[in-house]
Amino acid sequence: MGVVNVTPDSFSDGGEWFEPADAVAHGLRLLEQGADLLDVGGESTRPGAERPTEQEELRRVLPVVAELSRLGARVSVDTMRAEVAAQALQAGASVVNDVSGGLADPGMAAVVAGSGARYVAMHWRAHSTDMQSRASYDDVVLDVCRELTGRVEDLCARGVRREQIVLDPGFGFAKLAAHSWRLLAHLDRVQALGFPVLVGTSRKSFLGRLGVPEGSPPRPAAERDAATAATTVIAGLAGAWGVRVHHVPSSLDALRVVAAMEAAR
Ligand code: PMM
Repeated sequence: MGVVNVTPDSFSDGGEWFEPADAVAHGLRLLEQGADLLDVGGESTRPGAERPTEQEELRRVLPVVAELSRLGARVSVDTMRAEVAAQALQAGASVVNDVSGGLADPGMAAVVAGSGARYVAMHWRAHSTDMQSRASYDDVVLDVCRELTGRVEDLCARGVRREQIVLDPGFGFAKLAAHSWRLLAHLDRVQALGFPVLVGTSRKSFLGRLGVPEGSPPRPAAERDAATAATTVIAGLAGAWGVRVHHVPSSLDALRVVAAMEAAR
């Protein structure tokens, strides 16, 4: 899954593809590089980010979803809003990627249930303005698995079918670096919930601290792609359904390595 952020302020690529034509061109480049799915989002979820209005989010994502779909891309819409999901599905998206797992908008489950689209439910506790104050766990792997199971039960009670659901442990969302590392080390436990799993570690801050002396600034986001590809190997070995990445070629090679090795077993 290649990331197409149509935002002025995402932590890793904010503002780069803010014009619809630039975002479409970027999406097409990711497809050429081998992405199977393009994730179009209009809301930055970096810690502390303010939310755009619904109208502004629609203005950002709809033209990009419509044009990429028209050109034959498989598109997912990265949104927590039911109305944005509904209109993006109308415009050609086939996957809804909801970082709140249905918690942010009580209308989301009905839209997903009525559409039959794939639905990525990510582990989430609060909006970006205060999510890091919620990064407290007894056992992060157990707690995330339990909370994801709660989401599945609630979504299914509202009509979403199990076959529609993909789960994502939500790297960096209400998680300290140690929590993200622990989840990466125990992806098998997330897999064991019995749903396809999406892994979104790309360029996240826990990777930005690798090899950097204590007290020094983290690496810039664009210098985290090799570490991201290493996490893609881990996701591939764990049998993940997908990885959500900014730099497609390096993660595609990482998955080729896993596939070639698996074939040689
Ligand atoms: N991370 C971001 C945005 N959307 N969606 C899913 N399913 N999983 C993630 O980990 C995830 C996401 C934040 O990253 P960005 O600002 O680089 O898009």
